[in-house]
Order: sequence, then C-alpha cells, then structure tokens
Amino acid sequence: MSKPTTSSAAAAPAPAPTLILSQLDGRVGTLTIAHEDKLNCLSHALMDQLMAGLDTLVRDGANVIVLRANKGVKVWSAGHDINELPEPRRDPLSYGDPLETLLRHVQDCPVPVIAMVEGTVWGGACDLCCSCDMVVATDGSTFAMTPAKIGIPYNASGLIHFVHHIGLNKAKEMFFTARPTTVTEAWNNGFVNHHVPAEDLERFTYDLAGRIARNAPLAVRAIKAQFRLLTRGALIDAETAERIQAIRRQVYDSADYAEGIKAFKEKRPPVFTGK
Ligand code: YXS
Repeated sequence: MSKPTTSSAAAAPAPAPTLILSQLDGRVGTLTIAHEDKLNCLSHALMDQLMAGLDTLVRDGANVIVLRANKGVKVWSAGHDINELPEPRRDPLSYGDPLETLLRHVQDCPVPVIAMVEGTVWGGACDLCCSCDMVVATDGSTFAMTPAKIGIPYNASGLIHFVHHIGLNKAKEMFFTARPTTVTEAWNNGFVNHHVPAEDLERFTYDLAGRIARNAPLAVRAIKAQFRLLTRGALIDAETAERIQAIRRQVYDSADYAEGIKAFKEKRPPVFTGK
C-alpha cells in the first residue's frame, strides 16, 4: 500500500508577534509599546505596528492618542534596535528608513499624540517623544540622545526637532555628551510639558487627553496641521542640504561607525580612532 503523501504546502508563516496594543475609549485612543523583553526597542516590526495603530485609531474616531509603555517599565524604549541598523557604509537614518518614516507619521497624524513616559528613553525613542505633540513624564524619567556614543551622525530633521524643543545649546549638550537628561532638566528645557509623580501619571495624562478630545476636532486638527507646517525646520538652500549629506556620509562611511555598532553587540566600550 502506498505511503500517505504529506502535504508539500509550505507551513503558513507564524503570525508576527503583537508588539503594540491598541485601545479606544470614546474619543481617546491609546497605543502601548509592549515588547519589554527587548526593552521596547524600535524594531522595524514594532515601528510598522505603531504606524498602523495610529491610522486605525484615527479611522475609528480618536480625537487624541496617548502613546505609552506598560505601567512600571524601567525602560520606556531603548531606541532604535541596534541590531537592525544598516551595515556600515549606509546611511542609518535616511529619509525612507523606518525610524524617519515613523517620526514623520507621528508628526503628520491628524490628531494630537501625547507621549506618556516613565523610565528611561534612549536615542530614536527620544526623537519619537519629540515628534509627539506633548510629553507627560514621571519624576524619575530620563532622556538620552546617544548617536555620538555609537558613532552615528544623526540627521538634519532630527537635530532641528531638538533645537526647536530645547534650544541650540542644550540640544548640543544632549547630543555631544549622550548623557541622560533628568526630567527636571527636560521640563526646564521645554522637552516635557509636565512631570508628575508616577502614581499620578495615568490620571494626569488622561485628564489632559480628555480635555483635548472634548474640543472641536476639526479645529484641533487644523491647528495641529498648521503647527506642523510652521515648524518644518529651518529653510536651507540646495547646496547646504548637499553639504549636510556630505558631512554625514563621512561618518557612516567611517571605521568608527562600524566600531560603535560592533562594540555594542560585543558588550564592550567602543574604541573610536576618529577614522
Ligand atoms: O544581551 P542581550 O541579548 O540580552 O541584549 C541586551 C542588549 O543588547 C539589548 N538592547 C538592545 N538591543 C538592540 N537595540 C538596542 N537599542 C538595545 N538596548 C538594549 O537588550 C538586552 C538587555 O540590555 P542591557 O543588558 O544593556 O540592559 P540594562 O538594563 O543593563 O541597560 C538598559 C539600557 C537601555 C541602559 C542599555 O541596554 C542601553 O544603554 N541600551 C542602548 C540604548 C541606546 O543607546 N539606544 C540608541 C539606539 S540607536 C538609536 O536609537 C538611533 C539610531 S541614534 O543612535 O541615532 O539615536
């Protein structure tokens, strides 16, 4: 008797893990970053789910969206997933890269997005907070911009975000030192709208969100759209834009950029040579 044939159909691919939880209460939406075992790193999959989550909540009638992590996290987000940074010699933050696409998606989201922060925030996740319309953080939160620690030249639109939010000198200090900024400094810098005790974070944030959700949605959307257009960064001519790209290319073509990523993966301090 012939042996039963096994189906040659390839096994269906496992469904992608859910990294972003979504909830809509009335007109207030919530997106929760839920990938703690990877310190809520901004992986491509997580960023795709975040963008889709924004679109779905807006489609379903949200007038405001709260972006948060699970209650009690030590690390709100460890920033871009370093394992997904492109291999050296390729711009890690070009216009079409997932992180830059996400940041524009948040800024272009028709309704206000409030970052509700507790714990530590790193690298691209700081820029994600910057791209939100408001930030409410607990008293113990910190924000660190670490590209210089890894050997990344950052990028023009990102640097402009920080200059707009905290001023030129404090933006320079944040980037040059890569030091975590305390929430009190961040509040004084204008980086966060409010800092509150951890036990008050949810109540305070959702009171703020509720107040926005009850206002005229078309007016709020039109005002957000105008803010977006009016703060698109400094006007620069074509030659300046090309010069910025040339400056950045020298960095991500460098041995230091490769060394920064390699050192992180090997869990050792980087040895930068300036080459
Ligand atoms: O050893 P395992 O496999 O468990 O993995 C470790 C870390 O390698 C991993 N991990 C990350 N993996 C990918 N991308 C990351 N950003 C990342 N951060 C951490 O998570 C596991 C636990 O990490 P560990 O042992 O260091 O935990 P910890 O509690 O001692 O320290 C938590 C942090 C967040 C202080 C520490 O992990 C850290 O400093 N992470 C790097 C934060 C950072 O510099 N992020 C910026 C990424 S680059 C980026 O966002 C932009 C491109 S830019 O640089 O331009 O801003």
